[in-house]
Amino acid sequence: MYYDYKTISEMTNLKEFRFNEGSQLPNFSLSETAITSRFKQLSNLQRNATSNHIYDNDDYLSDLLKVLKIKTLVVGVGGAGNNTVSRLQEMGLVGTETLNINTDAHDLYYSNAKKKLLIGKDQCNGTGSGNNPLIGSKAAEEDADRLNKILNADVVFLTCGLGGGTGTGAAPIIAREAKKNNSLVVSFCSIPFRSEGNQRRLRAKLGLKKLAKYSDSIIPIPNDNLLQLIPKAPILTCFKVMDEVLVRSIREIVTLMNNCGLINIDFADVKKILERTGNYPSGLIGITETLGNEHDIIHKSKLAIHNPLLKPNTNEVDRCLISVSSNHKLSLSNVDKIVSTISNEVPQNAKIKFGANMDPNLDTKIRIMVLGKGPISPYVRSAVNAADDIPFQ
Ligand SMILES: Nc1nc2c(ncn2[C@@H]2O[C@H](COP(=O)(O)OP(=O)(O)OP(=O)(O)O)[C@@H](O)[C@H]2O)c(=O)[nH]1
Ligand SMILES: [Mg+2]
Repeated sequence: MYYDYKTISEMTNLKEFRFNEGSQLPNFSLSETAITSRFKQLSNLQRNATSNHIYDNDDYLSDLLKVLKIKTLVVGVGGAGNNTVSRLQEMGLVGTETLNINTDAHDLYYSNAKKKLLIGKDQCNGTGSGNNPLIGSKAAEEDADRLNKILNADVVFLTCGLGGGTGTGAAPIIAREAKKNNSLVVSFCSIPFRSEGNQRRLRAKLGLKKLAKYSDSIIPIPNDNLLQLIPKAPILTCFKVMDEVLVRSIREIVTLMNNCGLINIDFADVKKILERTGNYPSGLIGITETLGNEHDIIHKSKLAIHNPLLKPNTNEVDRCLISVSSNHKLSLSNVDKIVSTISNEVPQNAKIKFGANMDPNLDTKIRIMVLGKGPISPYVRSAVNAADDIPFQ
């Protein structure tokens, strides 16, 4: 049985394989399966196909790349999540799909995402959850089948503000449906200000527990940490700054994934950092920029790993990916300074990998991004340890 290389890209469109004998594999959909299974299916075929060939030719490889391109989806849930995704969309993020999900038709209409989904039409009639996470979760359950069909990317980034009804109640169910499709789920969520009251904080904790169950990595950003950095700012300004932090974090990881394979970092490296291994999902991200004098490089490298918004316990880092971006003049000695400074801030046996990315838009500015595995946010730890199955009320 031989397989014709040229038909791979056709297959992604036709969603079926053609063999030279004319036989077909029915219901075989390459574009709707996770990357590992796509690769396995292709390599099985290749084994058949290459029984007469030793080398793989470029036509075959180029077609293969199209099939294996990593699919990412950024999903904003509820008002705060929709704001973050709208901002990402406005910044013109390329190479990813965006999806906003809400129970509130008004918020959803005025948001900006490539795709939108109004959940819980029976539960909420498009008027929101009324601050009730139980309604938010029922709304998502009502549309679980639709969610499952849509959430078919290799990596799903979820973002929401915890403490309200929709984000808190629906995000865990959205994460669950993505996990059913074997997606890697990376959640970014804000924890409400203390001043928003205990009830909101308790709701956020329950939501975080449920979200943690279905997330590979989770990056909770406590709004109060922001308040410590800009204490005099009005709450609305704080929300705007928080939106910007979330947007920048998601944008950098998506860009890193799109650039995978260029210089030293590939998807397998990113996956090792983001995929879950223990009882608690961990997560660390830090992004800083420097103009490149030695003192500032050291300061900004430390700031990236000790991100003051997350306050991670860097002693818990067991794996770390450092991505350095600048224009083509980026020097190896500057990259080395950044990598060695960050290495000194984490345990000696932590596995560290770095990569460089040429971005002419940065000019001589150097952008440092650190992605870490290991540090578990105290919020996540305490939420996961909270009594089991406390229902939303
Ligand atoms: N970053 C950011 N956070 C926000 C914003 N608005 C609210 N929040 C935070 O997110 C939490 C949830 O608020 P929303 O996202 O508006 O709530 P929701 O998920 O839409 O839930 P309901 O409207 O109650 O159905 C709040 O308690 C705030 O802490 C915003 O514009 N940006
Ligand atoms: Mg809302």
